[in-house]
Amino acid sequence: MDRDWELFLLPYTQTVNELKVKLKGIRTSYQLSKQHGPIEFVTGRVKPVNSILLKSRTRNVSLEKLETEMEDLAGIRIMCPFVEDIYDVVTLLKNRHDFKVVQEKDYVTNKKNSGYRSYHLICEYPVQLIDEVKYVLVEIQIRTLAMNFWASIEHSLNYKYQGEFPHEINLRLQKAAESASQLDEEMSTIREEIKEAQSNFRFKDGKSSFNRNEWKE
Ligand code: 0O2
Ligand code: 0O2
Repeated sequence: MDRDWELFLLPYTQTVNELKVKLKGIRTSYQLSKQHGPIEFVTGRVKPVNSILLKSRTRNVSLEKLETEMEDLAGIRIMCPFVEDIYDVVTLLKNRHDFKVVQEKDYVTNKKNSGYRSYHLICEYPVQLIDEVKYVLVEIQIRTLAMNFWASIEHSLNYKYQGEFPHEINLRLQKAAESASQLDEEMSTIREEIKEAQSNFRFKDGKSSFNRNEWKE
């Protein structure tokens, strides 16, 4: 099939650009309100044509059905500081009125065999074109920095092995994923302990002082 890929992918490019602006806006709002922000950074991409062709062959998706059967032509990635933030971001996205979540995959609670962890939302996003609104699918991956570290490196190594790691490497990658998961747990625990310690401080004139009320009768 002779397809004009640039034209075909234009609504997806626009979707990625619009969503990046919107999600970065959430991050800025948290920064300005001086609250803990659940979003560390946001990236996005339109699937490159060679990856589309490869995936359509390996998944047996006909090129005529790409729009409905390839959910990640438009992809957004949201990186969060803590695992708890992932669920806050999911709730935040589900409550939005500018797109609809049509499917969710919780690989945070149910990690994949490879060791991969992330929360995926497949969303239907209405993108305004010249004279029509087109509903496009977009995959939003939400993960911690540690999950992202593991997934980015595993993905780049995968290219070398074309998706088929030797067994020994698979085991080591699973162990590395476990370490990343423990790191996430430890950071959350440290954060909780710091929050608890802070509740023992009372803020006065912009300075903190130890709350000695607990010593009073
Ligand atoms: P700021 O103020 O640095 O956050 P773009 O076209 O630049 O919006 P793209 O092409 O989707 O984004 O992805 P890219 O270039 O990989 O990164 C997007 C944003 O994420 C950039 O910031 C990067 O600085 C930031 N980023 C990428 N990797 C990391 C990382 O490991 N840690 C942190 N903290 N940030 C990262 P912005 O949006 O340009 O502005
Ligand atoms: P890209 O753009 O190269 O990353 P399913 O049919 O539902 O079982 P499907 O359709 O592959 O599975 O979707 P899945 O597994 O929910 O998520 C697909 C995307 O999640 C992948 O995109 C990756 O970005 C990411 N992903 C899933 N598993 C792994 C993994 O084991 N390691 C890494 N690094 N990433 C993973 P693509 O298509 O690979 O494209």
